[in-house]
This record gives sequence, structure tokens and C-alpha cells, in this order.
Amino acid sequence: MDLATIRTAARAAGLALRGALHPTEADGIAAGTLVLLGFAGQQGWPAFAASAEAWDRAADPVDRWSRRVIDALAARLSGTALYPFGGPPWHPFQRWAMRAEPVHPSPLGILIHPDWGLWHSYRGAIALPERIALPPPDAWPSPCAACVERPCLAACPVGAFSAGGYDADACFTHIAAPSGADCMAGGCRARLACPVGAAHRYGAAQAAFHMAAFCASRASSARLRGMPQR
Ligand code: B12
Repeated sequence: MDLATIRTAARAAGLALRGALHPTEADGIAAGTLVLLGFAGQQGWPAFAASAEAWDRAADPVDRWSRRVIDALAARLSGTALYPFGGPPWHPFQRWAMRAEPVHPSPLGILIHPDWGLWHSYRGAIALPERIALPPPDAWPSPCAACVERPCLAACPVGAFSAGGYDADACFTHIAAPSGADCMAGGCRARLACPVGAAHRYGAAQAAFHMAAFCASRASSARLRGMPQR
């Protein structure tokens, strides 16, 4: 098997091949190759939007769709599927991604890609027994290194991003209130302020979906911690 075959199989399933790496002993994964799959720009969303999971009104539709599609792909490739959700503990997808493709931590915390900007995510990985030949890693520097103005940091209406990290509670409180209706409907202002990969920004339906899913995830983690629902 080679990477081109996996890329074609992933694309047929509606997913983008996000890169691959050779796990080491420190990763604790008994596999020769770990292949990352996900959404990149507008790739991935149409396949999900046309799925039964997108319309069945049950919880976690993207995660359930990912599991169905990537489990099937893993079975075809004789590999084992791993997912970024379902924790804690979480599989270290961001750390894996930094070894699989030219992504770097952005000031917002999420990884930035020189082409896709902030408009990408990981839907799963497949651990393959064989060691597949991989191209040498891309040495592209982070686009944030040359960005002096950092418009992303100034764009959040409640200043949720700072040197101290991401204040998810401040973000959630704002977007759950009427004053945050713009963020809820149009997507995260900070992410939208980034000029990198602007052509790959999510469409309105995808942006609104992710904001609603983010709200739902915060609400369920608050419930787990015994906090009042907002
Ligand atoms: C818990 C979680 C959250 C929590 C807390 C996030 C936080 N910032 O604290 C909440 C619910 C708030 C959240 C929110 C969002 N999340 Co989130 N989240 C996760 C999740 C499930 C686990 C993260 C984790 O703790 N990993 C555990 C550690 C061990 O893994 P790790 O790979 O080592 O990750 C760490 C390193 O990257 C490290 N790190 C940072 N910089 C550097 C630099 C170097 C050199 C190194 C070595 C490491 C390093 O920090 C990470 C966190 O500890 C991941 C999925 C996953 N499995 O990784 C998604 C994930 C990180 N989230 C994602 C996204 C998109 C979001 C949102 C934008 C969702 C939205 N609204 O659309 C928001 C905004 C988050 C933000 N700006 O930080 C994406 C990010 C994709 C990307 N481009 O990087 C992920 C990967 C999910 C996915 N399916 O793709 N999230």
C-alpha cells in the first residue's frame, strides 16, 4: 500500500488525507504508520452534510459520522481507527499533526496550516501495521511568525485569547447570550480575522454548526462538573 492509494480511498469516503507519520515507542501505538484524516477547507463537510447523521437529530453527528466512515476505511485498509473525541484521555492529535503536516500552534491555540489557515480539523486516524514510505516533512515556517499585527488576538469581543491561553468560559458565556448572536451565526470572530487561507473559510452552515457543537460540548462538560446549565 502507498500514500496515494490511501489518499484516494479517503477522498472516496469524503475525507481529506491530512498526512502520516511513523509512530515511535514513545507514542505507545503498535503501528508502522499512523494516517491522519480530517476536514480541510471545505473538503469533508459536503460528505457529512449529505449523511444520515447530519439529519437524524441525535447527539454528536460529526463524531458518529466520522466513526462510521473511518471504521469502514480502517477495516478496508486492515488498520485500527483512532479518534480525537471520546476522551478524556484524548489521543494527542495536535502533537501527531505537527509531525504529519506543516501545522504550527497559532496564538489561538489551534493549529495553523500555510494553505488551509485555521480552517481544518482532524476527524480520525488509522494505525496501519506496515511502515509506508512517507515524503520528507515539509519545512514551511508558521505563517504566524511573520504576522506582526496578530488581528486574531484583537478580534474576540470578550478577549478570550491572551498570553495566558484560551478562556473557554468567557467565550461560551458570550456566545450563549444574545450579545454573542453574531459569533454563533457567523463563526468565531478571532478565527475569521486571520488572513491566512481566507479562501478556505467554512461556509455559513459549517460555521454555525461548529459553534452550536462547541456550545453543546461546553454545556455537557458543565453538567459533568456539576455546574449549572447556561
Ligand atoms: C479538550 C478539547 C477542547 C476543549 C479545551 C481546549 C483548550 N484550548 O484547552 C474545548 C471544548 C474548550 C475546545 C474548544 C475548541 N476546540 Co478543541 N479539542 C479538544 C480535544 C478533544 C483535546 C485537546 C487535548 O487536551 N489533547 C490532549 C493533549 C495530550 O493532546 P496534544 O495533541 O498533545 O495537544 C496539545 C498540544 O497541541 C499542546 N501544544 C500546544 N502548542 C504546542 C507546541 C508544541 C511545540 C508542542 C509539542 C505541543 C503544543 O497543547 C495541546 C493541548 O494540551 C482536541 C482533540 C484531540 N484529541 O486533540 C480538540 C481540538 C484541539 N479542538 C479543535 C477545535 C477546532 C476547537 C474549537 C475551535 C471548536 C470550534 N468552536 O469549532 C474550539 C476553540 C479552541 C481553542 N481556541 O483553543 C481541533 C483543533 C484543530 C486544529 N486546527 O488544531 C481539535 C484537534 C479537534 C479536531 N477534531 O480537530 N477544545
